[in-house]
Amino acid sequence: MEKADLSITRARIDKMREMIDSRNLDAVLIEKRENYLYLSGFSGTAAHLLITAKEAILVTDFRYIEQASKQARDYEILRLTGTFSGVLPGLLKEKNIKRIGFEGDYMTYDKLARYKDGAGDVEFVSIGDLLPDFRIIKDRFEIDTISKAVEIADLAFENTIKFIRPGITELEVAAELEYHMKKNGATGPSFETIVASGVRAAMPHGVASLKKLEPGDVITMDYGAIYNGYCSDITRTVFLGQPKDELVKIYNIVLKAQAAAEEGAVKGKTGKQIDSIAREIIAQEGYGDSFGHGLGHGVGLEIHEEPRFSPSGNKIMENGMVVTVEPGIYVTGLGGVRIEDIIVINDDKPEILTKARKDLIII
Ligand SMILES: [Mn+2]
Repeated sequence: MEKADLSITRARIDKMREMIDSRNLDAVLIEKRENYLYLSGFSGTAAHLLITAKEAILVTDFRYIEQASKQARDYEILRLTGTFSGVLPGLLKEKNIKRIGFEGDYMTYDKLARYKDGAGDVEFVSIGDLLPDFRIIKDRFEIDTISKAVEIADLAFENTIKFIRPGITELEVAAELEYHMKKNGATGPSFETIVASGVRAAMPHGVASLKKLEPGDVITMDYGAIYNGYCSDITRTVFLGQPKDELVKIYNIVLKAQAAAEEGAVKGKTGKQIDSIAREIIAQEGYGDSFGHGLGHGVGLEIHEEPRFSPSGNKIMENGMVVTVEPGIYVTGLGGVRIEDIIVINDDKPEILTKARKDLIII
């Protein structure tokens, strides 16, 4: 989050202080990477934030002192020597903390026991998952950053379809995608790249293998970039040589279902309502049983976040939520098709961040 100016993290700390106040806490302890990155700007892999009404402290070890000092400008940086559970009791005492909130969805049972062990009568209170209150609605800076991550993935697609030919392996296709993403500024892929070809495309999450591409193969590529901490996620399905008629039919159904769902993904609807737009179209075409996963998921600092577009998605959409739309049809022995974009929820039409072409491509 290098571009985040100080006011962004300061506003987030202020919001956290409102939560501290409303829950009668003296402090919160933040240890999940995405959450401390969001609240401090520090992108290293080890940190503990202690936020009180007056103070904001980031505890990290020798490896990260310099980086934390540069990135987490709104925090006092403390260098950790020994274990955090060894240091915590002294910190709690020094800051007169009697009731401390922690991330209940992230803290492990054993770690909490260790923290409590040395802390005397300090009360540890779960504040659950921070995402719904803090990260689920993206601000303009976050949407711009995700857009850049999306653009990097779009570019990788454009470049990789020129490289695809019979005889190369799925892993080579994955390497090409990842190469282009890094060449354009990604720090890494946002998850293990999926390249599933031929009958393997019937596996929605078939990660790239040593299988060689053959004429007639359908090829599903599902991948994404991490840019400045934020993830993108895209799926495109292309054909190597003339596809079988049924695959062409499936491609057009998925495309139609996706377009309708994107059109209908607006503020005020539940995730279930949006999911059902695509699900009904696919079912009407006779492939209801072949679309066995949810339509989409939120994306941000994590690759899979709330809200969900799924048959059980009861969250109501609000402006600034960033979500994937990714219907698919999978037929064992034949192959499969999935097409995935990232959209931003708005009052009317969503903003579709993904620009990579999705007409039927025959290589
Ligand atoms: Mn996805």
